[in-house]
Amino acid sequence: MARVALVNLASLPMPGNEPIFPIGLRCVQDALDRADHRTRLIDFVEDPGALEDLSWATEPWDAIGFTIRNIDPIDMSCDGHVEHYEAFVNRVRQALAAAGQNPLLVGGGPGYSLFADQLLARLGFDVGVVGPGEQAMLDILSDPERYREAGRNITGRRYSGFMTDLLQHPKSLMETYTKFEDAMIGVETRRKTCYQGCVYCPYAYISGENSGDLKPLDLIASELRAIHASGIRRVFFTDGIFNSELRYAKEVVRLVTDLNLPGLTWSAYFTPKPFDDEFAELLAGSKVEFVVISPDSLDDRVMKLLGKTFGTRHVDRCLERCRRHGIPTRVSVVFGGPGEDRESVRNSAQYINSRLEDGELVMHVGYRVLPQTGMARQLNMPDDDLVGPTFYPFHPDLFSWIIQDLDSRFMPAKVLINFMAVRSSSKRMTKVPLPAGLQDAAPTEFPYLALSRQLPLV
Ligand code: B12
Ligand code: SF4
Repeated sequence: MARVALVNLASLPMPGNEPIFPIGLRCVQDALDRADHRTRLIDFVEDPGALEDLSWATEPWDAIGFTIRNIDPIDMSCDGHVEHYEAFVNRVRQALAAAGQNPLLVGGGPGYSLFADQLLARLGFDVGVVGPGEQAMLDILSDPERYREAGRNITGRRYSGFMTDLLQHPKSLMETYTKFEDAMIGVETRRKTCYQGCVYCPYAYISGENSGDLKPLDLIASELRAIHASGIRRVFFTDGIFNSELRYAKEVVRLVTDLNLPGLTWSAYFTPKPFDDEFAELLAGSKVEFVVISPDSLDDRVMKLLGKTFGTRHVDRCLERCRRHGIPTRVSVVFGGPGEDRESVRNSAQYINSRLEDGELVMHVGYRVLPQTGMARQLNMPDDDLVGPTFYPFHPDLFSWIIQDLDSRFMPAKVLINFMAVRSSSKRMTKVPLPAGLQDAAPTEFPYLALSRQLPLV
């Protein structure tokens, strides 16, 4: 039996951070509890005092696990979170040294997995986990001394309890997050890597080795009942793409309908293909809050360059089905990807103006370049250089094109303010120069590689 503190670094107060219920860390905690380890989850939303008073850290723990969910808010106007993590972990380390304690320090979480080598060094963890954490953490705790000062990351592996164990969250933690307006909690239905290969997306890497487990429906039902009983009314199914396997997705939707939990709504990331009439009908009956699709561009050429396996005609059909069944939709578009030019912005804007209703567009500008993605490979930038918010280069007139082309109804005051903040931040960002050897093989049409907030502003 080991004594383990699990710290939710995603609950630190940081500009641009809006903490959400820590389901990843709860999965790890649940697995450890079931194996008779003694755990305590430290969450600074639940216990703000734990931020200053580090007495929890100096209890005689055998290990302290830190979860890192986000590296930055993926918004050009926001700074990254890594410095905040560094400052906090340093304080913990000082408190431990002063108390003569030396627990094993372990890192994990989706953000951590992306930059595991960089964060391991910067945060001084003994060991880190890339991907699913339950089994890896059990392995580490079975022989902690083997990992002391190991200075390396291990790859998470399948956890069989995902298929058998009911994940029941502690009441107090649930109540903490219920207090937020529009409180929403994540629910996992599957452990399966996404089959698509969008050039900016690291999901396949983060999900790591997994066996494609589909959670049994009775476990999902019990989780949903407990969530509902705690007062939370909004659920987000956390799959990369909820309907990539349509048959299973339909079963989950039927389950939500059959459970008929008063006031419960849900959402997820959807793909326009596969998406048939029967699915739309089931969704309509299930109180889905909205169907979020992410074509990211509405210009077929750019969609292809982004690696999308569907085109605007599939978006058309999906929207048409949703409309016919009265299902609210959200369409995510990120301007400024590979191949984005005057023409593609015009095409996307024309599509949006003519086919989307008010409130249906979710718009961003700029693609955050993340390690282990096609985009990072295209730019050939080392992972070390990507830790600070780094974006794919785009044409300086991009913002003007969008304003010229997009109907003002898609730019309500809140969107416009953020848009302006992003525009002025982008102007102040460092333009990372192309390395000399790469000039000829420039992957972009720009004389620089990327926009970065990490390097000193010029
Ligand atoms: C679902 C999801 C959402 C949902 C969350 C719904 C909810 N209420 O939970 C929504 C749509 C709201 C959302 C929003 C955002 N998200 Co999001 N989201 C995801 C997604 C697809 C799944 C995350 C998830 O819940 N997985 C299921 C849980 C169980 O897994 P897990 O958290 O990874 O935990 C496992 C392991 O990481 C590990 N582990 C976790 N903690 C620890 C600790 C230790 C010690 C160890 C050893 C292991 C370990 O073990 C766990 C169990 O196996 C991921 C991508 C992905 N495939 O991971 C992006 C992702 C996490 N999101 C990301 C981001 C950036 C955001 C936003 C900032 C986007 C934005 N600009 O709005 C916001 C911020 C939300 C917030 N307030 O924190 C990034 C984070 C990395 C980064 N780039 O910084 C990711 C990786 C996607 C990406 N584009 O890169 N998101
Ligand atoms: S479809 Fe979604 S989860 Fe899959 S690779 Fe593309 S962006 Fe990532």
